[in-house]
Amino acid sequence: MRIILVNPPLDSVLRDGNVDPVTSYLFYNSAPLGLLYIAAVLEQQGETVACVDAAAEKLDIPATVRRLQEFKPDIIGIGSTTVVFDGTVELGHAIKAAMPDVVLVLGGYHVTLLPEEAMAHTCFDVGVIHEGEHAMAELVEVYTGDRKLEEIEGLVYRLDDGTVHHTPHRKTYRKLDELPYPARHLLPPNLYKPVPVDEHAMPKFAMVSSRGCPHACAFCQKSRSGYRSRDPILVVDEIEHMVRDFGVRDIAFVDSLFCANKRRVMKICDEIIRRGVKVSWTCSSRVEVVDKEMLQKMKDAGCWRTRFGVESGSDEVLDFISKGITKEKIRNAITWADEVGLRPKAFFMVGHMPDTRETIEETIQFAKSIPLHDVTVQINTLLPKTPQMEIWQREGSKWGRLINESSSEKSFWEPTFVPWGLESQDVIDYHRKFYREFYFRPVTLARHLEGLESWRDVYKYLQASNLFSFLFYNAEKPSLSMVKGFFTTLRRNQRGYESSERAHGG
Ligand code: B12
Ligand code: SF4
Repeated sequence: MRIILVNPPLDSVLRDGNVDPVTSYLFYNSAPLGLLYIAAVLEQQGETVACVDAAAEKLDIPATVRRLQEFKPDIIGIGSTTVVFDGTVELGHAIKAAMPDVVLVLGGYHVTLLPEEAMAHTCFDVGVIHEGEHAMAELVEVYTGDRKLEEIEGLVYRLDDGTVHHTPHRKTYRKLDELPYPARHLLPPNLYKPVPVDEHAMPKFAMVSSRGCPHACAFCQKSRSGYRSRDPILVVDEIEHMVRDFGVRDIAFVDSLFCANKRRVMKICDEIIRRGVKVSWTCSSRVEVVDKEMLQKMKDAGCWRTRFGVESGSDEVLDFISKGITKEKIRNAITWADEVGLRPKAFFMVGHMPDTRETIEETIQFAKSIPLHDVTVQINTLLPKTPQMEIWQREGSKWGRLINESSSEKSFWEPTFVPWGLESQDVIDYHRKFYREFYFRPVTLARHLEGLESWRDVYKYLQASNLFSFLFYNAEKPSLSMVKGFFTTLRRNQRGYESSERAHGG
């Protein structure tokens, strides 16, 4: 059978709206591994498979449909998250209008979280809940006439009366080590461009060494909490395969939580060191899992950056979002990571349900007081089936108000929820202030200047100037007044820096 898998294009709100500089850098900076895993299993089964990343290629809907048509598929599979779901529905209808006989399968997070709502859109023939490798392989057998739809676990589809039918639940797949490598050869490797501050060496590829996460932070969707990890030896085999077959020089581990277990991470690092693999990499950590020994080992094995989910600098907010960490633990982990040379980066959010002006200011000051090299600050967004959405449904009016319900606004870069005591514009202003306060400091600038090795590095920062003007000033393009603002803030922070250096005996 001929099957084509597609990462949907961004819809007009994301593509042309205010968040465009962010979406162009952050929404397609690595290959969609979910689709590539499914493609690999289908290829193993002998099917003819292709993949299109319409978002990364900046294809609009008509161009995407043309690409799909050229392949003459029997089945089309689309993977969709909540934020791109409106665009996915548009694409679905356009596909059905152009190719009414082709089977259209919907997979990914949104249909998994809200199957009834997603499958109410008549363009989709079948939905796949949770992970799709085996469900997709079995679905093919339905259309070759060897199986019946109702026999396949983990599917949703509409019955003749329009109701959405669920087949029996499919158990979480645990044998990750038996999966083939993602079919990376199906997408052009040079499609993906990391943000300048995340680029260390090119080509840079993404990889996963585990799935799920043992924790349950309030803002994070829990549908895939069953944590499973791959054998460290096989993880290093895949690293070597990427280096050998694709010339990869840098790897981003995009596991929900790479550092979930110290012993496993130490084994992966020991194996990289033992084999002498020449590659650099980054990963995600939690502050209470790491210690200095582990961070040093990671550095010795080629890790150049670790990312921590910090989210807030207020202990009360951290408690509310069930982060399970304290400011003291954060400070220790970030300090150790910096001391061993891991250039720590942290994720923060403004607009948590209990956030106030004071807790946001406290968070900004906290971020500046620890030796972080970079931050990503997002705007808290209530996604379906997250613990915070459940709190909202139980006691919403106690915490604030939802100001936007459409999927495509749920980008984490525009306010959709506003806590009481703040206006929507305050959330935007604090968000951009966080970036300015953090980056317009001599210490942060010095860290970035140290990383500049060639004119190419300078050029890539210039290329990202629209991203920076959006993050720092909420404007689409840089202007002279921003440059003035930059130097004013820098001078103010320089004075603050000097007096704090004196206070510390510097
Ligand atoms: C890496 C990652 C990214 C990367 C790359 C994404 C990519 N190109 O794949 C980047 C940084 C670009 C990114 C951006 C964003 N992300 Co993100 N990301 C992840 C992360 C950590 C891992 C994804 C991954 O590769 N998993 C491993 C692969 C093997 O699994 P998978 O993708 O889930 O695919 C399986 C199933 O979903 C299913 N499936 C997927 N597609 C299809 C298609 C078909 C036809 C079928 C049958 C099945 C199927 O089968 C796959 C194989 O088992 C997940 C969290 C997580 N651990 O899953 C969040 C996650 C997907 N991201 C999320 C969010 C919110 C975002 C952003 C909005 C954040 C932001 N503000 O920047 C953007 C939106 C991007 C977009 N285009 O929609 C949410 C989505 C929640 C939701 N309800 O939609 C998640 C779940 C994080 C979370 N816990 O809340 N993300
Ligand atoms: S935010 Fe990170 S640590 Fe928390 S539940 Fe989600 S993946 Fe796990």
